[in-house]
Amino acid sequence: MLSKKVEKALNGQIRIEAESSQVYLSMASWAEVKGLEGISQFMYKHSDEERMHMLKLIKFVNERGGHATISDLKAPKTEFGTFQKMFQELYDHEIFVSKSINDLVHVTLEEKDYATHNFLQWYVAEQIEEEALARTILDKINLIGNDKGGLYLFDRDVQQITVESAASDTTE
Ligand code: OFO
Repeated sequence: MLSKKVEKALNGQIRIEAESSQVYLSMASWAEVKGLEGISQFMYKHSDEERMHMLKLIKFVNERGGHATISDLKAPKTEFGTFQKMFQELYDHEIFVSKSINDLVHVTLEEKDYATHNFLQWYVAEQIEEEALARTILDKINLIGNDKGGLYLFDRDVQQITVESAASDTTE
Protein backbone atom coordinates (compact mmCIF):
# COMPACT_ATOMS: atom_id res chain seq x y z
CA MET A 1 0.00 0.00 0.00
CA LEU A 2 1.31 3.43 -0.91
CA SER A 3 1.48 6.19 1.67
CA LYS A 4 -0.39 9.36 0.73
CA LYS A 5 2.92 11.18 0.44
CA VAL A 6 4.38 8.63 -2.01
CA GLU A 7 1.13 8.48 -3.97
CA LYS A 8 1.12 12.27 -4.35
CA ALA A 9 4.76 12.32 -5.42
CA LEU A 10 4.16 9.55 -7.98
CA ASN A 11 1.16 11.44 -9.35
CA GLY A 12 3.39 14.48 -9.72
CA GLN A 13 5.79 12.42 -11.79
CA ILE A 14 2.93 11.06 -13.92
CA ARG A 15 2.14 14.63 -14.82
CA ILE A 16 5.78 15.42 -15.64
CA GLU A 17 6.08 12.40 -17.95
CA ALA A 18 2.82 13.41 -19.68
CA GLU A 19 4.12 16.96 -20.11
CA SER A 20 7.42 15.60 -21.45
CA SER A 21 5.47 13.65 -24.06
CA GLN A 22 3.67 16.85 -25.08
CA VAL A 23 6.90 18.87 -25.22
CA TYR A 24 8.50 16.35 -27.61
CA LEU A 25 5.31 16.07 -29.64
CA SER A 26 5.38 19.83 -30.12
CA MET A 27 9.06 19.64 -31.13
CA ALA A 28 8.18 16.85 -33.61
CA SER A 29 5.48 18.93 -35.22
CA TRP A 30 7.71 22.02 -35.43
CA ALA A 31 10.50 20.00 -37.07
CA GLU A 32 8.04 18.42 -39.48
CA VAL A 33 6.76 21.74 -40.81
CA LYS A 34 10.37 22.95 -41.14
CA GLY A 35 11.12 19.97 -43.40
CA LEU A 36 13.44 18.35 -40.86
CA GLU A 37 12.05 14.89 -41.44
CA GLY A 38 14.60 12.86 -39.49
CA ILE A 39 14.54 15.15 -36.46
CA SER A 40 10.76 15.09 -36.55
CA GLN A 41 10.67 11.26 -36.56
CA PHE A 42 13.14 11.21 -33.67
CA MET A 43 10.90 13.54 -31.63
CA TYR A 44 7.71 11.60 -32.40
CA LYS A 45 9.42 8.46 -31.16
CA HIS A 46 10.69 10.25 -28.07
CA SER A 47 7.19 11.54 -27.34
CA ASP A 48 5.86 7.96 -27.47
CA GLU A 49 8.57 6.85 -25.04
CA GLU A 50 7.53 9.51 -22.55
CA ARG A 51 3.95 8.31 -22.78
CA MET A 52 5.22 4.82 -22.02
CA HIS A 53 7.06 6.18 -18.95
CA MET A 54 3.80 7.78 -17.83
CA LEU A 55 1.74 4.61 -18.36
CA LYS A 56 4.24 2.50 -16.43
CA LEU A 57 3.81 4.83 -13.43
CA ILE A 58 0.02 4.83 -13.72
CA LYS A 59 -0.10 1.02 -13.68
CA PHE A 60 2.25 0.87 -10.71
CA VAL A 61 0.26 3.35 -8.61
CA ASN A 62 -3.03 1.56 -9.28
CA GLU A 63 -1.58 -1.90 -8.68
CA ARG A 64 -0.23 -0.75 -5.31
CA GLY A 65 -3.63 0.37 -4.09
CA GLY A 66 -3.30 4.04 -4.97
CA HIS A 67 -5.14 6.10 -7.55
CA ALA A 68 -3.20 7.45 -10.50
CA THR A 69 -4.86 10.75 -11.31
CA ILE A 70 -4.82 12.31 -14.76
CA SER A 71 -4.52 16.06 -14.62
CA ASP A 72 -4.47 18.95 -17.03
CA LEU A 73 -1.08 19.73 -18.52
CA LYS A 74 1.00 22.80 -19.13
CA ALA A 75 0.89 23.61 -22.86
CA PRO A 76 4.30 23.23 -24.47
CA LYS A 77 5.73 26.03 -26.57
CA THR A 78 5.17 25.70 -30.29
CA GLU A 79 8.17 27.61 -31.70
CA PHE A 80 11.76 26.55 -31.14
CA GLY A 81 13.85 29.00 -33.17
CA THR A 82 16.52 26.65 -34.50
CA PHE A 83 16.96 22.90 -34.25
CA GLN A 84 20.17 23.55 -32.26
CA LYS A 85 18.21 25.50 -29.65
CA MET A 86 15.53 22.84 -29.65
CA PHE A 87 17.99 20.07 -28.79
CA GLN A 88 19.48 22.26 -26.05
CA GLU A 89 15.97 22.53 -24.63
CA LEU A 90 15.59 18.76 -24.82
CA TYR A 91 18.80 18.36 -22.81
CA ASP A 92 17.73 20.95 -20.22
CA HIS A 93 14.35 19.25 -19.95
CA GLU A 94 15.93 15.85 -19.28
CA ILE A 95 18.10 17.39 -16.53
CA PHE A 96 14.90 18.74 -14.97
CA VAL A 97 13.24 15.30 -15.19
CA SER A 98 16.28 13.62 -13.63
CA LYS A 99 16.08 16.02 -10.70
CA SER A 100 12.41 15.25 -10.29
CA ILE A 101 13.10 11.48 -10.27
CA ASN A 102 15.83 12.00 -7.66
CA ASP A 103 13.43 13.96 -5.46
CA LEU A 104 10.88 11.18 -5.85
CA VAL A 105 13.42 8.52 -4.87
CA HIS A 106 14.23 10.63 -1.82
CA VAL A 107 10.56 10.64 -0.76
CA THR A 108 10.43 6.83 -0.97
CA LEU A 109 13.44 6.57 1.34
CA GLU A 110 11.92 9.00 3.83
CA GLU A 111 8.72 6.94 3.79
CA LYS A 112 10.65 3.65 3.98
CA ASP A 113 8.80 2.47 0.86
CA TYR A 114 11.39 0.07 -0.54
CA ALA A 115 9.07 -1.47 -3.13
CA THR A 116 8.53 1.90 -4.80
CA HIS A 117 12.20 2.71 -4.33
CA ASN A 118 13.05 -0.50 -6.20
CA PHE A 119 10.52 0.23 -8.94
CA LEU A 120 12.01 3.71 -9.47
CA GLN A 121 15.48 2.34 -10.17
CA TRP A 122 14.33 1.74 -13.75
CA TYR A 123 13.69 5.49 -14.07
CA VAL A 124 17.03 6.36 -12.50
CA ALA A 125 18.82 4.21 -15.11
CA GLU A 126 16.62 5.57 -17.89
CA GLN A 127 17.50 9.17 -17.00
CA ILE A 128 21.24 8.41 -17.16
CA GLU A 129 20.67 7.08 -20.67
CA GLU A 130 18.44 9.95 -21.73
CA GLU A 131 20.97 12.52 -20.57
CA ALA A 132 23.71 10.63 -22.44
CA LEU A 133 21.55 10.61 -25.56
CA ALA A 134 20.95 14.36 -25.39
CA ARG A 135 24.66 15.06 -24.80
CA THR A 136 25.65 12.85 -27.76
CA ILE A 137 23.28 14.79 -30.00
CA LEU A 138 24.52 18.19 -28.77
CA ASP A 139 28.13 17.11 -29.45
CA LYS A 140 27.19 16.15 -32.99
CA ILE A 141 25.40 19.46 -33.51
CA ASN A 142 28.47 21.37 -32.32
CA LEU A 143 30.62 19.49 -34.82
CA ILE A 144 28.30 20.37 -37.69
CA GLY A 145 28.25 24.11 -36.98
CA ASN A 146 26.61 25.83 -39.95
CA ASP A 147 27.57 23.23 -42.54
CA LYS A 148 24.52 22.45 -44.68
CA GLY A 149 25.83 19.05 -45.76
CA GLY A 150 26.41 18.20 -42.13
CA LEU A 151 22.85 19.16 -41.27
CA TYR A 152 21.56 16.97 -44.10
CA LEU A 153 23.49 13.98 -42.74
CA PHE A 154 22.50 14.76 -39.16
CA ASP A 155 18.82 14.91 -40.08
CA ARG A 156 19.18 11.59 -41.89
CA ASP A 157 21.12 9.87 -39.09
CA VAL A 158 19.42 11.22 -35.96
CA GLN A 159 16.62 8.68 -36.40
CA GLN A 160 19.17 5.93 -35.76
CA ILE A 161 20.45 7.47 -32.52
CA THR A 162 18.72 5.61 -29.76
CA VAL A 163 19.01 5.73 -26.02
CA GLU A 164 20.95 2.43 -26.15
CA SER A 165 23.50 3.57 -28.75
CA ALA A 166 24.17 6.83 -26.89
CA ALA A 167 24.69 4.97 -23.62
CA SER A 168 27.24 2.62 -25.22
CA ASP A 169 29.01 5.66 -26.79
CA THR A 170 29.65 7.11 -23.36
CA THR A 171 31.03 3.85 -21.95
CA GLU A 172 33.59 3.44 -24.78
FE1 OFO B 1 10.70 10.14 -19.09
O1 OFO B 1 12.43 10.31 -19.63
FE2 OFO B 1 12.65 11.83 -20.71
O2 OFO B 1 11.74 13.00 -19.75
